[in-house]
Amino acid sequence: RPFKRLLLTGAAGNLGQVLRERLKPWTDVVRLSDIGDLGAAAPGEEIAACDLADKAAVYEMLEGVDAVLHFGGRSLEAPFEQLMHANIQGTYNLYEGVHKRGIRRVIYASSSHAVGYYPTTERIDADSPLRPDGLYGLTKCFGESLSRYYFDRFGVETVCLRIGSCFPEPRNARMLATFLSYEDFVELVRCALFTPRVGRTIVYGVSANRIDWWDNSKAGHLGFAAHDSADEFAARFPFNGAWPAADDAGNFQGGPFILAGPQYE
Ligand code: NAI
Ligand code: 15L
Repeated sequence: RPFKRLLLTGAAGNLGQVLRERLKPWTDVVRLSDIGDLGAAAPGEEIAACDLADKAAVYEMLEGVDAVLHFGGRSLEAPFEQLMHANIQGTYNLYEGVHKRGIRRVIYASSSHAVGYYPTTERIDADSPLRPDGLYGLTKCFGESLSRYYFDRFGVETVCLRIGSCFPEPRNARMLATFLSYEDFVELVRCALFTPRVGRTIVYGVSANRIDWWDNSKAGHLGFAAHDSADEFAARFPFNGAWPAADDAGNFQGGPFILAGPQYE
């Protein structure tokens, strides 16, 4: 197999559970990490439970790892202290350990909420300035900037996946634009892992949806081509092509996340 050991953080989460199965053809061992329940290790798996905010534990968990898939952390808007613990302290610890261990590549689960304050009428690409739509989105901007710094300073490569909405099926009208199918997600991760040189790349994680907010032309070197589309689910949602959609909030790409922040203050 191409890799000896891949580390997957957030392995007990939604996307972590998808990758837990799908990484196996690519690696002799997948090391699984989370603060949540990971169950027992199956053949070809190692369990390394750890809080990302625990620097010594993170350093320990990175021993003998070829590449890291960093999916652990808070995945929704939350009080700043919680976001800081998991996404800011945690992602810093991870990069510091990656650099000190000489690990060459990270696949970082960023989010479209790093740019959620763009209007739904605008098409953006990897070079569009960051416009976070809340504290959660801000922590993703921090992770993306960390990856920039660790590449420029130390040569650690990262592919930042600005994931849209990765679920089995779209859940509302906004997801007709942001949906990323599990199959397309796994293909994107494969491209991010196997492209020989990625430097520090930003790519939007989105299927081939008709409503198209995100231009991936600057990530063409990854060779990612989406095959699925949210369009087959369009009839389910009361959406006439004009935002805001009846079941969603605002004219911003971040949708309901725009309104989520202040409730925590
Ligand atoms: P999830 O919330 O299901 O999984 C995140 C996992 O991280 C959880 O199992 C949780 O226990 C773990 N975690 C939280 N704090 C931790 C800490 N301090 N130390 C160690 N582990 C910790 O989220 P999901 O959907 O699997 O997303 C995975 C990643 O992808 C997240 O970083 C999320 O922000 C990002 N993402 C996901 C999208 C999606 O549509 N599913 C969209 C955009 C970004
Ligand atoms: C995210 O960043 C979240 O992690 C995920 O749970 C979804 O809510 C997604 O964005 C979305 O915008 O649909």
